[in-house]
Amino acid sequence: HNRKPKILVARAIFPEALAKLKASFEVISNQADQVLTPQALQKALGEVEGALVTGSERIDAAALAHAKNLKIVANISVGYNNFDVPAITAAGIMASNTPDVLTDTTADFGFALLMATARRITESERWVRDGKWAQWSIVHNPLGMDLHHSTIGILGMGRIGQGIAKRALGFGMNVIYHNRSRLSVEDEKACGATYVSKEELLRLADHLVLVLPYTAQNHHTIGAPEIALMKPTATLINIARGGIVDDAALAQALQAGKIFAAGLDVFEGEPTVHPELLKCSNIVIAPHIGSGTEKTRRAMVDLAIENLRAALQGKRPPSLINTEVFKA
Ligand code: 8YV
Repeated sequence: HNRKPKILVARAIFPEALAKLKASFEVISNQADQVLTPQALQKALGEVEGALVTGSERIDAAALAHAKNLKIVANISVGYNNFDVPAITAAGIMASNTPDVLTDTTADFGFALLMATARRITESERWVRDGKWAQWSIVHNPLGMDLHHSTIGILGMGRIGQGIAKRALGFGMNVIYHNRSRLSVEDEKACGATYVSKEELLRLADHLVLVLPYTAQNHHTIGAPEIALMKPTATLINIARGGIVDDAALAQALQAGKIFAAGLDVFEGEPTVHPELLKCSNIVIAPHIGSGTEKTRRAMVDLAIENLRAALQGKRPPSLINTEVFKA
C-alpha cells in the first residue's frame, strides 16, 4: 500500500521545501514561527516517523515518551545541545545535524561581528543617529581596536573555528587557539594557528572568539574569573551558544571596563537578552544569525530533509550523530 509516512516539521521552513515534503509525506507542520509547547511536541512526536526540528526544540526522554514509530529527529542546526543524545539513542531513534553546509557562512559572520565590535560600528551608528556627530574629530568619536597585527584567540577549533582562523590570517593576525584536543600538524599549519592553554588564550588574546559546542562541562566556561584574566583592551565574541558565557558576569565586566567590548550572537535564555547586557553601549547584539544567509539556511533545511528521507528509507543519514542506532 502507498500510505504516506507521517512527519513533523516543528518550525517554519521555506514554502518550497514544505511543498516538496508534502508530496512524499503526510506533514504535521507548525508554520507559526512559534515554538511548540513541550506538550504539543510530545504529542506530535507520538504520531510521526520522522521529525525536522531546530535548536529551539528540546528532544529528551519526556519529549519522546509516546514516540513509538519515530525513526529520526533531524536537527536543522549543527549544534545539537537541544538533543539528549543518550535518551534518543536509548529509544532507538536516529539523530542528525547539519554540519559543513554552514561553516563558511558562520565563520564569515564571526568575522563580521568581530569587526563590528572592535571598530564599534553599531555604536557609531547610534552616535550619528543621536546627533552627536558635530564635526570630524581626532578624539571625540568612537575609537576602536585594531585587528591587523593583533592576536586572535579562538576557543573551540572545529570547522567554524578553523574557518575564523583562516580569515584572520588574511588580516595579518596572530592566531592562537585552545581546544579539547590539538589539531593535527597539517591542520595547524593550514590555519597558521598555535595551540595554547585556556589560561594563556585568555591572557594573550586581543580578540577572543568562542566557537565551541555547549555541553554541561563548558557551562559558563567564560565567567568572572576568566574575564579577569583578559586584557582590559580585549574584545569577546560569542557565536557559539548562550550558557558558555555567564551573561551577568559579562555585563558587569563590560560596565566596569574590565574588557573593551563584546559581540554576541547567542545568549543565555534567548530570545531574552539579559537586561544588564542591554544597558551596555560597548556591545554588538545579533539575534542568533550566524548561519543566517538565504543560501545557507536553505542548504541546512535541505540537508536535514536528506537525513530524514534516508532514515525513513532505511538508508544511513549523511550526517547521523548516533551512528550506533543505524542498522543497515
Ligand atoms: C541555527 C546554530 O540557526 O547550527 C547551529 O548550531 O546555532 C544555527 O545555525 C540554530 O541552532 C537554530 O536551529
